[in-house]
Amino acid sequence: MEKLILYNGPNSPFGRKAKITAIFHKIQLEEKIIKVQESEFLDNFNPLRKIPTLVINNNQTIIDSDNICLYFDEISSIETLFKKENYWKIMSTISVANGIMESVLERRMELIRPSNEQSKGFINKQEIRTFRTINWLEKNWDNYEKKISMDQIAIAVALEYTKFRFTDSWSKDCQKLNEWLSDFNSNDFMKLTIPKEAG
Ligand SMILES: N[C@@H](CCC(=O)N[C@@H](CS)C(=O)NCC(=O)O)C(=O)O
Repeated sequence: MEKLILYNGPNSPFGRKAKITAIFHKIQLEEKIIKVQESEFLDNFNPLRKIPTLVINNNQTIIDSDNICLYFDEISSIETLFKKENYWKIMSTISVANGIMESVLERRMELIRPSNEQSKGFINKQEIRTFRTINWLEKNWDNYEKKISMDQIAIAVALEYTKFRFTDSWSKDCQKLNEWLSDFNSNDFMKLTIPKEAG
C-alpha cells in the first residue's frame, strides 16, 4: 500500500477540500499540519510552497487541491465524486468555488499587512467578487440531490471559509444556498474538518 502524506494547514480551504475527499473515499493518510511560510523542506516537493501538497511514497508529489482530489477519486473504489455525465459542469463549479476561496484568502492576506501597505481598492475588489460569486451560485442553484459530488464539497468549503474569515451577511439574500449548507454541514466529513485558528 502507498504511503500518503498530506501536508496541510489548520484552516486552509484548499486543504479542507482535499481532506474531505480523503475522508469520503476512506483513504488512509498521514496529515501533517505545518506552518507553510516556515516550511522550507516543502520546496523539494512543491516549489510553490503551498498547502495542500500530497507526497506519495516520499518521491512523487501531487500539487494543487484539485489534482489531489482527482487522485483520491481515482484510487478509491467508492463511487466517484466527478460523475462523467456532469463532468464539465462539476469542474467549472469547482473553479467558481475556488475563486471564492482565493478572494477571501487574498482579502485576509491584505488585511494582515501593515495598515500603511494595505490597498482599500484591492480589498474592495475581493469583497465585491466574493458577494457577486455567492449571489451567482444562489441564482444558478442546482437543486442538489442527496448524492454528493465534488462541486458540492467545494461550494460548502468556500461558503464556510467566507463565514470563517469574512462574513455570513450573504446568507439572508441567499436562502436556498444557506439552507442547503446547513443540511450539508451535518455530514461527518464537514464536522471533522472545521477550520481552527492557528495556534
Ligand atoms: N490552487 C492551490 C491554492 C493553494 C493555496 O493557495 N494555499 C495557501 C493556503 S490556503 C498557501 O499555501 N499559501 C502559502 C503562501 O502563499 O505562502 C490549491 O488549490 O491547492
